[in-house]
Amino acid sequence: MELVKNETVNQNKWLKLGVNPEDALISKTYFTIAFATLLIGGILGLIQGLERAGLYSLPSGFNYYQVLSAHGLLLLVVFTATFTMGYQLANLSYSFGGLLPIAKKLIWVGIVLKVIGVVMAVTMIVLNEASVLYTFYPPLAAHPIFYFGLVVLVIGIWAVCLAVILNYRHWRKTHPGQTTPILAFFAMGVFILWFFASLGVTIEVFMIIPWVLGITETINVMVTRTLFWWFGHTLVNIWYLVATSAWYIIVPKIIGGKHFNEKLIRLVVILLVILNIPGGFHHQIIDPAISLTIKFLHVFMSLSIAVPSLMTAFAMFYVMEKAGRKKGGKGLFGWFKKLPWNDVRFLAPMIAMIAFIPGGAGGIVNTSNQMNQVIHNTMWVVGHFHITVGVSVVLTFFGICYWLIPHLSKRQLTKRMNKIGVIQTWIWTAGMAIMAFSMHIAGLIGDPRRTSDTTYGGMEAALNWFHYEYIFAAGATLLMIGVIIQVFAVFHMMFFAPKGTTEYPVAEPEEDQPSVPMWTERWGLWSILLLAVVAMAYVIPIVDMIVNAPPGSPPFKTW
Ligand code: HEM
Ligand SMILES: [Cu+2]
Repeated sequence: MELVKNETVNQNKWLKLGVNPEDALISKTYFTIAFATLLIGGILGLIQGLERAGLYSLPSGFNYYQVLSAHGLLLLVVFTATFTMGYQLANLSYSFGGLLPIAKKLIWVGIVLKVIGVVMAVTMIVLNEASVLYTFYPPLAAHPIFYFGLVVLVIGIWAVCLAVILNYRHWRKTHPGQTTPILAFFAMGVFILWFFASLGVTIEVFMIIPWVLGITETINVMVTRTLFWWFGHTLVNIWYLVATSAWYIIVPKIIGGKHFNEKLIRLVVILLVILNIPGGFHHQIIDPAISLTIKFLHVFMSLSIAVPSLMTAFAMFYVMEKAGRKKGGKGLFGWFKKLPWNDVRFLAPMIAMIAFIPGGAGGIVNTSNQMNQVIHNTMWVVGHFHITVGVSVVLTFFGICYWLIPHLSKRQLTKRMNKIGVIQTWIWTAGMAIMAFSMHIAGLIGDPRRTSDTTYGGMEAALNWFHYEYIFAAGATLLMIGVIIQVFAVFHMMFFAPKGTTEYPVAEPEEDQPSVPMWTERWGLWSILLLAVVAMAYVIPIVDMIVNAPPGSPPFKTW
């Protein structure tokens, strides 16, 4: 009890502190990069949608795979990473009453390195030297500068991870006997995952660099694919953890409620951190060289994420029902109507949470061995991740913008901007629903993903796909409108909205909660458990891939 009281008192103290201007500049810089990237990535997405439907052809000198490589890398990696970091660092600054000077320096070094790395990689794509798609699977080989860019990017990410860990340790040392504020706890989980996720891809890139430089002749393709998905699958869980931080802690405040039991929230964070990396093989279900038992283990691990997900769903419905009833909602569903549907700060993350239902269901299909055979490498998969990352994650991010950006720039969220946000949310939802639904259906009847021209010389089966490709194009057009509105809203709130203050909506715990246990803060132990689970899932198959390797592959440039 005592602990909880202290916690609440402290939280009130932090509420007054807010994010100081120097730290705000860091987050605003991240958001500027994120939304400039969204604009470019969105335009490329529209081009792909139109090109697949045969409604547009790229000017000579550009090709579909080049555009797709840029779209994937910019949106999947750059947009999500920069938003995640900008938001989590704001949460950290808010919770700790400011970042340490050394942490700030490291973060700025990290930002500069990340920008340099991304510019190197993207320049190679623009020069048509790196149309290897965002997965950059060997034996496809890009220009060495592309991979050097990735190395610089990863070092930039590590600089920020180090900053967060130093800041966290400093806070723990100066606040003995206290548990960290819950948003800072989430941030630690997120950056620990960033660090361990990037280890896999770093080893991969260090295998590729000597190979593209001609120092080694061949490469073990299976090992590189495996290391890529160690990263790729973990990235997905990083977004998920970032989104849940807003669902658990921000949404309850916006709807006038309290957050759920902190012990359960911390357990969800710890489970997500420990369990997630070894799910990578569900992206490689069709790959040879991995035994069925190991694939089964990874499938089991990916499905184990259902446990924290269901805990989250239960907790969120509890919190929402309670808030809705407090506002007078009666009967079985009366509380649902009482939720603030006209408030973009609620509407966007709410639709994001709802989208997690079809998204999760599709994910179970993808990760099941037999069903994966039907949808593997078809447009179904593209439909799936535009629902999960494109709605569940991205709409949560958009929703956060409407309070965080005005808060950081000391401006107001006006009624008009809220309305624009609500309209944007519905346009985005409609666009993604149209595009992703038709992608799912087209995939079920065989339409391949990552393919520019799917007419196959007028083959009958292929003709059936065409209707759906027109529908993708229609969804893509709506989405482009959504991108333009969102980018406008972000920069308007950053630079032009009327001066004033905007609340940082952090929910408080319910009364009479049990104390928050100190053992949850043992990040060293969680990291060791994480590594143990990774070892369980990866040591045997990777050793097997190396010991029983077929001849490796020389590099290929297929474009
Ligand atoms: C304007 C909004 C968007 C449109 C119109 C759009 C459209 C498309 C289309 C048509 C494809 C084609 C696929 C193929 O040939 O396989 C694609 C792929 C992809 N999109 Fe989007 N998308 C949009 C937003 C996003 C967002 C917000 C994200 C992630 C944050 C994203 C991530 C991806 C990824 C990772 C791929 C796969 C790339 C690959 O297979 O290498 N997209 N998108
Ligand atoms: Cu995955």
